[in-house]
Amino acid sequence: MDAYEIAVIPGDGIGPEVVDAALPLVADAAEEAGFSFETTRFDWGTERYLDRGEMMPDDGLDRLSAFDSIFLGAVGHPEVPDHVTLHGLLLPIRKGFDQYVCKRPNVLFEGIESPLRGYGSGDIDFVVYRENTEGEYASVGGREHRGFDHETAVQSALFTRRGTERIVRAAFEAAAAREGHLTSVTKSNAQAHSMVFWDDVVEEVATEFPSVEVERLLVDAAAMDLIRRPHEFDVLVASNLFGDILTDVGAQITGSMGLAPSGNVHPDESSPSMFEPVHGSAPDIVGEGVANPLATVLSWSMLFEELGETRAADALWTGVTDQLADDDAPRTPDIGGTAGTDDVVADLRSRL
Ligand code: GGG
Repeated sequence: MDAYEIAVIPGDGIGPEVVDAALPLVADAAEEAGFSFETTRFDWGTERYLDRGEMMPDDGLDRLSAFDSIFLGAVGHPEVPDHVTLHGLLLPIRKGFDQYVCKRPNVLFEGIESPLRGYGSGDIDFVVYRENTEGEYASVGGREHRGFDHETAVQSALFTRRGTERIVRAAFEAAAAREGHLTSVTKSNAQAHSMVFWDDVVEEVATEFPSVEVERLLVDAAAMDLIRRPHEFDVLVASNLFGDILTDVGAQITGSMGLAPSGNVHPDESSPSMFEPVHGSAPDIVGEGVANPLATVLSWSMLFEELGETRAADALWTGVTDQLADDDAPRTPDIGGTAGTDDVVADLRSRL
């Protein structure tokens, strides 16, 4: 029997609520599928930062490197600027383990009402491949002359051939596997260096995938078209920032941030990947027990899939699909119900 070691970082706000609620359910799914996993919990996050001035310890990445996979809840706290928390925990893990593919599926499940009129179950089903280690999140730049009239801030975006080729190739592979098409999103009319380079790379890599049709969209048009014609998208590939923004649009048109899972993946398994719900720490509902746990459950499904445990992955994904399709099943307020986090998980456990 395979036994995996998983690092769990519940993080801030509703992170611990959804992570702790989901754990017994995902353990059930593993047992049912004939494998087990041990979790090691790391209480890294903003409470630690407020106490000790660091989100995680200096040897944090070394400690995580021993694990088969990592699960993260949420990062962010009303008392600390978001760039401090993000750069102290989430981004160092993504970059440190070279998790260059941020995979974010956007599915309109049966039983979920999209804010877009006329869209129903199955009409929206696309996945965004977001570049996850460079681009606009590269931390290249600086801020000078603070407080003076000539104060200046520079933030450069970094696009390397290696980094761009590998995310574009990963997205082409996904499109080929889905027998679908690829949409590459840039702003190459305005950003004439980095994004024209991106377009060139897409054109080059496209020659390796003659069966995949490629569409190129500017990010403003892509944001509009995700609302105007979401049914026509299949796989999107975008830079770090654009991918982040577009996946929030994706979460809204498929019903709720509470249903949006993600994986930060290093595909060759030489270092651990990290899975997390797309939503943040949601300070407005912390402690109320109503955070939607389904993005967390779906992210565990992605984690199991990445480990090759497809039976457990499918059981979790199907459980969520069946629950959402059932009018009588409990739902959290973000998707129109009145139930609590624990009620939703208890119902899911009964369906496994
Ligand atoms: N679930 C992880 C989380 O808390 N995300 C909040 C966030 O701000 N993420 C930014 C990003 O994904 O780049």
